[in-house]
Amino acid sequence: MADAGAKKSNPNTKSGGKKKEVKKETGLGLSKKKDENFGEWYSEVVVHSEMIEYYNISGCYILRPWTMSIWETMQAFFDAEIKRRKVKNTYFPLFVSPSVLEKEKDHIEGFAPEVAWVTKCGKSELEVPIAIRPTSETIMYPYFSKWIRGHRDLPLKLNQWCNVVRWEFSNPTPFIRSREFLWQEGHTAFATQSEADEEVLEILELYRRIYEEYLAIPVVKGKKSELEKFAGGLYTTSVEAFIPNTGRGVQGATSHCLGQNFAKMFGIEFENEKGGKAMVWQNSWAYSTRTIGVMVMVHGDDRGLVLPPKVAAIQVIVVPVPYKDTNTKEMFEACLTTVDTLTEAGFRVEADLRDNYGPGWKYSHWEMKGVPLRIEIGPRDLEKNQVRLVRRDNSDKVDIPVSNLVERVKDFLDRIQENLFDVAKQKRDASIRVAKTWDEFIEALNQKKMILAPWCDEMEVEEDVKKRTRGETGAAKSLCTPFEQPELPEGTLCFASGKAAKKWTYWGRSY
Ligand code: 86X
Repeated sequence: MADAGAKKSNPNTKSGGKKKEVKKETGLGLSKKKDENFGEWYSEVVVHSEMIEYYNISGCYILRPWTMSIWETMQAFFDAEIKRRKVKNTYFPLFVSPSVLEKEKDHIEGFAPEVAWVTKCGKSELEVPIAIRPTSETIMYPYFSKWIRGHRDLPLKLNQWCNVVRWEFSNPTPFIRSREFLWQEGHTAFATQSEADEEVLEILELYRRIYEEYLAIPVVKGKKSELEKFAGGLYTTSVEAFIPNTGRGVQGATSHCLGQNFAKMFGIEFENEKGGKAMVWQNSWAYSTRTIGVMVMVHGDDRGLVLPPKVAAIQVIVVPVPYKDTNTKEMFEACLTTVDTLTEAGFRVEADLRDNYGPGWKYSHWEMKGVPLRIEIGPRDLEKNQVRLVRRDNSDKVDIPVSNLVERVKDFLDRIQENLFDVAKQKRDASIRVAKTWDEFIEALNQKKMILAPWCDEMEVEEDVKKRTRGETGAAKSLCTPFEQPELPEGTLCFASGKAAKKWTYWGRSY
């Protein structure tokens, strides 16, 4: 057994007389509970876990190393996958001239208020102001038109990892709604629609895997309604997540088929095999640092962040638990040996050997940062040639012989990853209500549910739903029409219009 005294000094455990004192001294611990004040809980978690630092421009945040390592893990996965599909990375400029930005008026119009402009250089006004990219269609597509000549130039598949700026005015939230964010934007062009259609779904599947396999978050794959799709395109697919605490859906990532709309506007044509002129078919797709916000919201708890092992910068933290006259030299060596063994086996491990903090403080600190697994090494463990494993997700503890270390750590991390997904899925599923009538819909909406309802799929009806649900917390809208459709018995009526229903569609308030 590891030192029992250590647990008592943990400022986050319920017992232990010193609890308050420690909390005051160190500022460790959260003052808000996830179920009681979600908004403030979230702000505290992202800061105390050292993911985010607030910045003096509203809606802009510093992404600290603890955040960037998560981003880089997802980036490594996605980048390798798209390269396997022959997508090439590229980098286009951050700045857009007004004439180019406005080249495609219809698509820009609704977004215009969000575009940020540079109007000055030093003290002098620029003759022509320059816009900062909110997305890169108008920046890239003139060059698609230049670079694509014949069918041998197709498909053209480009991606860029970059920042974009959208000057939002509704309440900024770290990761979820920030004025500058990081993303990848993929832009591809094909000779045929069927190639484009196929890619849309392949990319969407990668987005599902980012959420489900890396972030341990269940998502629904589906198609956006005519009202919610990217207006410049033909159709939009997305992965949709849900935050049970707030009862809000969140669009996790989008994969669009643009059809030939942009090809027409930008003159992106090619000579086909028969020597005739044809227009390309285009897609675009993106996921952003919003993914990280969804992860914090779904898995975090009252002790702080909870990281899925697959994305955690540190998967295992080793903490020595000295007691009175312990030979700390021997104990620290055991910690370092543990780190070496696990590092060699491919895990991301560190030891916290700082002598200015006690074990209880360290437990709280690494719990706040969401490290999936803690290894405690106390005097009794040394004696018995064992270590203690403690899970972040459910606090399970087990003492294991050092000889089984690698095997057991692997097993634990796998189980944590799996458990996080299972628990998140249970909560998500428990938040879903089927509503067949307007009354059932409103009742479920008031209970913060994600609603699956039979729908006539008419734009005017969705506009009407939005109008009828307007309020402080935002209107309800369609999240997506899931690809996986439950059976829709003949004669089923639309929950909102009473007309014949065409599809089961998810609805809810959203971010
Ligand atoms: C829509 C569509 C699309 C490439 C993606 O979703 C995947 C990656 N872009 C982006 N959208 C805008 O077009 C847009 C345009 C302007 Cl000018 C703006 F200020 C904000 C925007 N937001 C979204």
